[in-house]
Amino acid sequence: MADIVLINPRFEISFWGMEHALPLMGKRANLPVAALPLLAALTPERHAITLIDENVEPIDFDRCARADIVGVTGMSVQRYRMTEILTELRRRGCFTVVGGPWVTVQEDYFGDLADVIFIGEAEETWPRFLDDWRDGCHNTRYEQSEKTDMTRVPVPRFDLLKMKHYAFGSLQFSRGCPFQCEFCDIIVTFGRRPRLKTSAQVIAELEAIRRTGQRDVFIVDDNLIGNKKAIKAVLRGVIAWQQRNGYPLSFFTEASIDLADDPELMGLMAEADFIAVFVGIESPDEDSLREAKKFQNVRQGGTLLEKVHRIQDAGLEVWCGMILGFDSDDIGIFDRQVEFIQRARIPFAMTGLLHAIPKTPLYERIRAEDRLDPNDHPEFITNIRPLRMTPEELRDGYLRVLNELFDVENYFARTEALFLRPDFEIGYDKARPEYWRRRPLRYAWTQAKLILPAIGLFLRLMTRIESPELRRQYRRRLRRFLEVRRRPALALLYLFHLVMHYHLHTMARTMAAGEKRLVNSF
Ligand code: B12
Ligand code: SF4
Repeated sequence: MADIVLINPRFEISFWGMEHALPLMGKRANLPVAALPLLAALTPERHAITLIDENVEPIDFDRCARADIVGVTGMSVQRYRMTEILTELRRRGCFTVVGGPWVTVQEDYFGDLADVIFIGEAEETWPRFLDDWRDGCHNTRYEQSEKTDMTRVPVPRFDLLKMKHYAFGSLQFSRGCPFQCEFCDIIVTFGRRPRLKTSAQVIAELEAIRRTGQRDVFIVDDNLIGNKKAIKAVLRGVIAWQQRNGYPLSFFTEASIDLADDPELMGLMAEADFIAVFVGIESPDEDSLREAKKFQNVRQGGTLLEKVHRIQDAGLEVWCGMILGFDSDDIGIFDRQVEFIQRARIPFAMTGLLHAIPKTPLYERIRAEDRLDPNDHPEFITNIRPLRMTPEELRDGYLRVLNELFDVENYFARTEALFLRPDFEIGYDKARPEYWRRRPLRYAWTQAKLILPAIGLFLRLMTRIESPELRRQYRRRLRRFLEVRRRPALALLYLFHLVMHYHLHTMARTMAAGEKRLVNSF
């Protein structure tokens, strides 16, 4: 038997880290990284396992020093902290293993600090390693020869996490994405053939996450709709489960823009109570999209703007990822990005600089063109030297875009354009399933239960935000919303947009003022 500790290092402040918003929500972290409870479920019962999420509690290094194996996960933005943790573990003589998105693409990054590294998925390699370790013949690098069979993935051990500290829960229905975006490491690691769990597995996970008390759940798929036919079958199972249980959960996820071409799929998502979808839009310019091989975003069956509006009209709020610094981008791109996002009515627009992630086709191309900055702390926060502007222009343009997007007037112009329309509805309120029409009292009670949390959030906004001007703005915006819309679920969601404004606005302002290290969103 082994005593195992698995660690998720704390994040640097980032767009989705929500660091400035979390205290207002009374939470310590956005959501649990899915790898930790999953690895715990993959660990044979004879071993003891402890999960530590540094975003929720400090790492007890004395505890780690007593363990037989200490595992560390992490993505790009965690790599500096991962190095610090591994250095301390090494100092204490721990046996360390490292896996996750960052070491998968940059295998040599931690050098001797890691005794064993895991590349990519680990459903087969993790249990195999534990057997090898027991037999005293483990390797120093593990990589699966075949992609994981998702129909055999176990239910994650949420019981080992301190779930009450997370704003949202996390579940995964599928892995992989059929597209071929040049900059994407997801398809390098998880492949282009979407692999789904069965409906029965998904239902078992819904039951497990419900038991933790979480209400809002992020489906952490690379692209939920990579296989539309298969996901529709899963969604029908989710709808039936939601209706059997009185809709205990609502969801948000990531999907490609071709979602807009499938009204049936959007309808099923809304009926299952998906309320938002993150879409990689990247650029309003077709030249940039073609260059990035993001062909699914190039005009077909409507413009990008029309497609975004179609998804919103189906009851799903759209969040988006945007990229600056494509080879075709000139200095006019900054204004075009802001204008597009304003017209698209997308409050949460994550804008970043094109960055070449190791192992991607983009990385190979940029290296071949001798435009790669190999520095681990690139001076201009991307490792690509831009083609049609100077690095300074790109960096300054990025900061300007961030600040314009999260400036009070612009942010609320798009949020109000979306939320203040009298016909704007979201999730099952848009789908209007027969289920709720036959249960008016139960529906009223479901809404009433949200009034207290909404008041609580408003009070925290009013008491914890220092700036009187921002507090005044938030009061004014909420009043305008309540003049038009009163439904508690929508009001709570609107308040979440106030809270997120505070996070994004603060992040953009502190970066521009040089009070905080510049970060890119790759
Ligand atoms: C869902 C998701 C999110 C969610 C949830 C993030 C979270 N905190 O968990 C949200 C939207 C919040 C998010 C945010 C961000 N994300 Co994100 N995200 C994803 C996505 C789509 C899925 C991740 C996931 O949960 N997968 C499911 C789990 C089960 O898979 P896994 O973590 O890979 O674990 C498996 C293996 O890797 C392995 N493994 C993992 N760790 C370990 C450890 C050990 C010891 C072992 C043995 C094995 C092992 O075993 C697991 C089972 O096979 C990935 C893309 C992808 N597919 O990786 C991007 C991805 C991880 N995100 C990325 C980034 C950059 C970010 C942000 C920084 C973006 C931003 N600027 O805001 C932020 C970080 C903010 C934060 N504080 O969370 C990048 C990381 C790039 C890299 N190669 O490091 C990715 C790869 C996407 C991309 N290319 O842009 N993200
Ligand atoms: S659509 Fe998203 S996940 Fe799919 S290849 Fe493109 S960037 Fe990667």
